Amino acid sequence: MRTVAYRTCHLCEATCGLELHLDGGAIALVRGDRDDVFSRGYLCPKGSALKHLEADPDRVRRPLVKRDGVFTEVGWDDAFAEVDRRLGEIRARHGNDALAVYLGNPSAHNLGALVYNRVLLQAAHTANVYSASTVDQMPKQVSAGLMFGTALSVPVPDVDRTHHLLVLGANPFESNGSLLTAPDLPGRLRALRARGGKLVVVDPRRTRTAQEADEHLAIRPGTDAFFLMALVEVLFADGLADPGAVAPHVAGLDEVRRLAADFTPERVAPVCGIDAATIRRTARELAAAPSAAVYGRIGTCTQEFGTLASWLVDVVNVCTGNLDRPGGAMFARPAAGSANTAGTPGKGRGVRFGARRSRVRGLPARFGELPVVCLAEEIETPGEGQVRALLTVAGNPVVSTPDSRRLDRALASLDFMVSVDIYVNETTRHADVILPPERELARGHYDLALYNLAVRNVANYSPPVVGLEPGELPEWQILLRLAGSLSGQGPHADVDALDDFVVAGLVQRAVARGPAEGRDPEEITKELASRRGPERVLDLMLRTGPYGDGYGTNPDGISLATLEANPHGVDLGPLQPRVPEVLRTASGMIELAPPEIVEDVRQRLRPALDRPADGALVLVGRRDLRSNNSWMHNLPVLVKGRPRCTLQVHPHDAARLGVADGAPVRVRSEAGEVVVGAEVTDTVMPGVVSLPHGWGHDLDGVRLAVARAHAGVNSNVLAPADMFDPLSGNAVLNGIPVTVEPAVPAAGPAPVAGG
Ligand SMILES: Nc1nc2c(c(=O)[nH]1)N[C@H]1C(S)=C(S)[C@@H](COP(=O)(O)OP(=O)(O)OC[C@H]3O[C@@H](n4cnc5c(=O)[nH]c(N)nc54)[C@H](O)[C@@H]3O)O[C@H]1N2
Ligand SMILES: Nc1nc2c(c(=O)[nH]1)N[C@H]1C(S)=C(S)[C@@H](COP(=O)(O)OP(=O)(O)OC[C@H]3O[C@@H](n4cnc5c(=O)[nH]c(N)nc54)[C@H](O)[C@@H]3O)O[C@H]1N2
Ligand code: SF4
Ligand SMILES: [Mo]
Repeated sequence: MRTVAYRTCHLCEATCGLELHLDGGAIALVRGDRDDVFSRGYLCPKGSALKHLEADPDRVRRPLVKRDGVFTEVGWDDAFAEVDRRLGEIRARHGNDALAVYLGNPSAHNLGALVYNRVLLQAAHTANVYSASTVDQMPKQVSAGLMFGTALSVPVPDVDRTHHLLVLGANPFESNGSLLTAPDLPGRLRALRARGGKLVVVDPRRTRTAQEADEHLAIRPGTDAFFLMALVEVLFADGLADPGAVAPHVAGLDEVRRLAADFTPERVAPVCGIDAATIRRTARELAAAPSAAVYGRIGTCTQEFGTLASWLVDVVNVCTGNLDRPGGAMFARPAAGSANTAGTPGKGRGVRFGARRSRVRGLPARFGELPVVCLAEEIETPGEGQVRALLTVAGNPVVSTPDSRRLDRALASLDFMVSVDIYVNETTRHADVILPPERELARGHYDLALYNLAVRNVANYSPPVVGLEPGELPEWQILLRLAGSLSGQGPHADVDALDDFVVAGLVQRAVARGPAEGRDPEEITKELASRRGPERVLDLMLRTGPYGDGYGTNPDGISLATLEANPHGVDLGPLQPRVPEVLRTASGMIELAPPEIVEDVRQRLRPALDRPADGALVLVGRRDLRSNNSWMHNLPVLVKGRPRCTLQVHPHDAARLGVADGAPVRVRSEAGEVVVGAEVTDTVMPGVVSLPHGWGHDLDGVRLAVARAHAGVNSNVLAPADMFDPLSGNAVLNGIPVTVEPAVPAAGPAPVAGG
């Protein structure tokens, strides 16, 4: 029998509504849900590939334990017993820090993981916490935290109303947006232009987004902070700097003016490769537009001055009077779980960075985690506190993080490794135990994280579409059972009791402050009693959130039941100005010139202005619409056609280097080398080459038959672990010096290095 179900796609940040046509438990067809309040029918090829993901024969469906080097299917009890025993021994002998945890990207799209990873980390009680955040958005979290008071207080460009959008280091026509949740960004950006607005893209490559823009400015990789500083300099020099309505809430404007003074367009132009007149005009156009927004993403974060570039994006938004006004850069007001809707409006503890550093290299911890660029050395370097065991949850650091080859070797040397994952891939092949979560359709979904970053306030819950099959265990239960084991309750920890304990803590917090303040905790617990797991926590968060029913205080407010009754989502309206209420800094002000940032400008950015250009060839990455970091290359529909893992080289460089289109080239960096096919194209600027990340699937033991046949090479073999942004600890993945030469084809197939 065919049935139809509605579900938010969890694959990227766009949160598209899907209409699933089900035949029994299997997906027969995926369509965009035309009635979805946010996506209105849009979907991309990955959304429709969901059915292949569910049915992928390579997917791990039963727990695996490695016996004599071979993965063997076992029951859940045996798998947890193995984890409990091995981790128990290691932690008893070497202490809690001997276990490192790495959390990967899909955790941010998974309600169970968003709720219970925290519990797992508490139980692990280790200094060695790592995640994909330090190869991604950590610089933005640091700058937003310092400026506005919480790590997710990230202003989003109001794309649906703006008159002018300046995009740096983002390619939403392929990525569908990031730190900017908006289904159908291509459509929204075309609409911006159709209503007479202007779209400007700053990128070393003429991306699809740049091709659809009014203007493309080709920038030398890693120099966005200079370009943005020059915009600020012009705004002040021309008397255009005016924060507008937020002015009474801005601290540090004069300091910013002083800092920017040296960065005139003439000084900056040779550094970033954009001429002074264009820089000046760009600043004036931003200031003159009825509304404008600057938006920076992965290209501005994963680079040498990642935190400074991320900070400057918002400095320009403030100085042009566009922060917090419609059409500018605004704060979402999510329905559940946001730190900037909790506590006292307008004031908080702010963000202060402690003194904790990594053991070997002394890199800084941020928001409770260490930079992933130091994971390999923490495993390899003997001594007190050495990492001997690793737990990964939804991560593939061997492909996704720098100096992949070294990390690959380091993982092989661990005493024990356990992975919560759906594939045996480049990382999890090193695991001793793999714990596979249930199929996506068997879990509920709500974007607890992404609604912090949405261009509209929306709440949409998707219930499980199919039931659990015998032997399937929900991810949240896996995480809680691991937490139980790590907190000394043995391999059979009572998941329900743990969950009750978690909820009791949340209820205590809820009655202490906010809409449910003063309520009897027992009554609230009773009202929640019909639900378990992530849904129970979500219901509590929604009801005590800014639109919630507050358990009676706001009778028109929402609860999870409201969302269940609205399968296409609940639209909570366009973004509204939120300053000063949104602020959680200790001063209650927007901190435009936080001391840590001022220091970084003085110590690193200002001196680099005088750095002579060395003319080195540098490497940047790229994304493709049909990829999802490293893990969706096993679906034939997403990899068919021409190979996509190619090194893009500008024709001038190709001629100079003797590189022919389609021929293999050897790419070398300080960290390693790969051999890959060249693609000669003028979409990449001279002096820059581009290789996508997420490939290199031909390592021994990887169980991805389709991906292996389209292996490609791992670009992070080339990323040195000693290139990072010191303020955030984030890896530098763009702007890596490389050399490129024709690879002399050896006898047999070209030697393809990958990880
Ligand atoms: N199809 C697809 N969609 C995805 C993903 C995916 O892998 N595939 N991944 C998801 C994830 S996890 C994320 S974080 C987002 C990322 O979303 P985006 O930030 O939009 O990611 P990219 O498409 O990689 O765009 C980054 C751009 O930065 C440019 N760039 C490189 N270096 C510099 C620089 O120094 N300065 C400037 N100005 N530009 C630079 C690159 O050429 C590239 O065009 O995408 C998400 N969506
Ligand atoms: N050079 C370069 N490197 C990059 C980037 C870049 O632009 N350039 N981008 C970086 C960015 S933005 C990111 S976010 C990282 C991503 O880095 P990671 O998160 O480490 O890598 P992913 O490829 O997302 O791997 C996701 C893993 O989760 C598993 N998985 C999928 N669904 C589920 C699930 O429901 N539950 C569980 N438990 N597991 C699941 C997959 O099998 C896979 O092993 O890569 C980073 N690396
Ligand atoms: S754009 Fe993202 S959320 Fe939308 S269908 Fe594609 S992968 Fe899913
Ligand atoms: Mo990411």
